[in-house]
Amino acid sequence: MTAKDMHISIIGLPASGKTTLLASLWHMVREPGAVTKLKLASLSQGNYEHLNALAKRWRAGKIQSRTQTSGMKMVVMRLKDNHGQTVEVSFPDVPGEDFSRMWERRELDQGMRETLTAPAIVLIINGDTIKLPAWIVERNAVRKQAGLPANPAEVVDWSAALAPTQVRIVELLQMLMIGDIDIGPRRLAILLSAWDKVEGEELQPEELLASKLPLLDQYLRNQRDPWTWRVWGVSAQGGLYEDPEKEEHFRETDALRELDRPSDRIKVVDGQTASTDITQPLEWLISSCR
Ligand SMILES: Nc1nc2c(ncn2[C@@H]2O[C@H](COP(=O)(O)OP(=O)(O)O)[C@@H](O)[C@H]2O)c(=O)[nH]1
Ligand SMILES: [Mg+2]
Repeated sequence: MTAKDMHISIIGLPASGKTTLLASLWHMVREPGAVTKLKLASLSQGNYEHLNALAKRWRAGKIQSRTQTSGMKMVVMRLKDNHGQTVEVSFPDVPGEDFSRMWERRELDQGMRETLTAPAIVLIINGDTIKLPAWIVERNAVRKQAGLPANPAEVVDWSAALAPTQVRIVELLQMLMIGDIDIGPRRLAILLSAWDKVEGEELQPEELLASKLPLLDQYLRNQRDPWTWRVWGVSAQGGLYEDPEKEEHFRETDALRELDRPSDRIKVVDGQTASTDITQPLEWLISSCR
């Protein structure tokens, strides 16, 4: 395998934290003196202005704006490790609607097909907004306990958009292992983003996966599909950022802005270690191919 052949794709449901991760990664591989396992070699696709704007917003403590509503934007960065191995990391920024269509109707466009055949995948799941299965019967039982009548207005037609996070994720992973995008065994780095919001629960990333996403956990552990996987907790912001459209101002964000280096906001935990190196999971993905 030539050095150029290595390819990692970064994917996740809408609002999982993809743009924030991209912004912090772009900042970090360019921050003077930052210690990262992978360094920037070049930008293969996408433009500097766009990425610099994302990183600037990230440094300012402002949340990234919502993804454009149509068309896929692609950023491809070439990174290298200290053995001289290079890797192409692609961030397909798929509009939320297109992504939902992909899942609901199992349609893939050509650009997406290419990124989804990467031998290594980073899957981002927002640890703070995991949508748990909600059962009407359960809600009605709670109402009953509280002395309220069951709510007959609670009848909601099923739609794919209402499905729990883990159902959508498992579907997506299974989709990567069938048909013409099935390329055989692959590596998978699962990043539980917004880790700062859930670390108070004192669970290790793997434990959080098992307790909040048990279907996904079982799917991976049963080895039904040949994934070699690992889980990280990742805080790409370190805490709450402000929404510039709402003119928010938080002391928590001030504290983040006051840190000596913006990269000190980042936290990557794997159960044993914690570091600020946002490239660590990427390095794990390529380490076996060296
Ligand atoms: N607290 C916290 N929130 C985060 C972090 N990373 C992302 N978020 C929030 O998650 C939401 C979605 O992030 P975004 O990067 O826009 O997701 P995308 O739609 O996948 O690109 C935003 O409100 C972010 O501020 C983090 O490390 N900590
Ligand atoms: Mg985005």
